[in-house]
Amino acid sequence: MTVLIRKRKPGEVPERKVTPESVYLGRRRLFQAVAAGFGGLASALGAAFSSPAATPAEALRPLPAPRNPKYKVEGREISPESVTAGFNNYYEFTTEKQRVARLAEQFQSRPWQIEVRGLVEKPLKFDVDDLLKRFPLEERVYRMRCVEAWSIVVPWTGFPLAKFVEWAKPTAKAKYLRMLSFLRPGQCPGQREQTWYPWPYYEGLRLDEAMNEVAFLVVGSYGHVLPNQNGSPLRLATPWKYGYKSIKGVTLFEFTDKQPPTFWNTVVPQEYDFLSNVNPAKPHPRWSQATEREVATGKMIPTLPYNGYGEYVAHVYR
Ligand SMILES: Nc1nc2c(c(=O)[nH]1)N[C@H]1C(S)=C(S)[C@@H](COP(=O)(O)O)O[C@H]1N2
Ligand SMILES: [Mo]
Repeated sequence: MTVLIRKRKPGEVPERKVTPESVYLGRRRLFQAVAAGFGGLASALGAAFSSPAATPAEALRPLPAPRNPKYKVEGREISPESVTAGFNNYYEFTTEKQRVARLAEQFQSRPWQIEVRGLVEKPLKFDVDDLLKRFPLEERVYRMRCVEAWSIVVPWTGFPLAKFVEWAKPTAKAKYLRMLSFLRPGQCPGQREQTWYPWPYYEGLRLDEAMNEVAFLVVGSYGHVLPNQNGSPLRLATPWKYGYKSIKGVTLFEFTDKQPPTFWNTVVPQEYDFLSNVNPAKPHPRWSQATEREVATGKMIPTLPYNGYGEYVAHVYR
């Protein structure tokens, strides 16, 4: 069992083993070219060849929101959506990054019930679309640094987690926020087949982290609702932490007075701690964290302390 787990955790899918990005992009561009030229025939071909990006971005409901100019990503371009929607970690579907989009195609991300409970004035139940109406949406261009040493830059649409927490009204006893994903083995081959994982996926933050201005609840990307493979209809973005803290497909927010367990800390405790702040000076037990591969360009670039968000978050840890 241990051996199995050690073979499957995210860091353990060596980047060498997945299709090199250049090959993948080449195939996709080819597909797009074919699609442009041959219309209907191409969609038939697309089904047969399983095009990696499931729902074409244009088909997703538009979700326009003004970009917040405060959060800038200096010296890096926004990653094309063809990259960020075709290269995913979402173990509920598969551990193969380039197959997530296809396998998530039929996932029913609406309607979507969300619950707030635990140390709150009043437990709540509502639909995700109520959130879209309740909170003014903004766009933030954020870096995302996976613990496996690859990274992307994404324009997320959403609202500050702090606003959500204020609305949820935790009591004075609340010290942590626990978040839980969904359990739908019927729609998720990864949950069906990888039974050794403690589904559903779960994460947590200290309340002071959840209240930090950078912590962002995401309902869209690239100006439209989130594609399934990126965590539709609701995910977290905590860009100063390794990617696995940014839980996708959230169904529950629970306020607690004890530090909640987290998925990867449960599976491989010696490698993934609760805080998991990006730190280039602290190597993963099996690889360096000093640099990262920008998925869109293949370039190796230095990893920044707190993934470049130190000015906003470092004070929390002093
Ligand atoms: N529910 C759930 N959330 C998840 C994961 C997952 O497997 N399941 N993977 C995490 C990891 S390891 C990363 S790097 C990011 C990837 O997000 P992206 O595919 O949108 O780039 O999602 C995180 N959130
Ligand atoms: Mo990750």
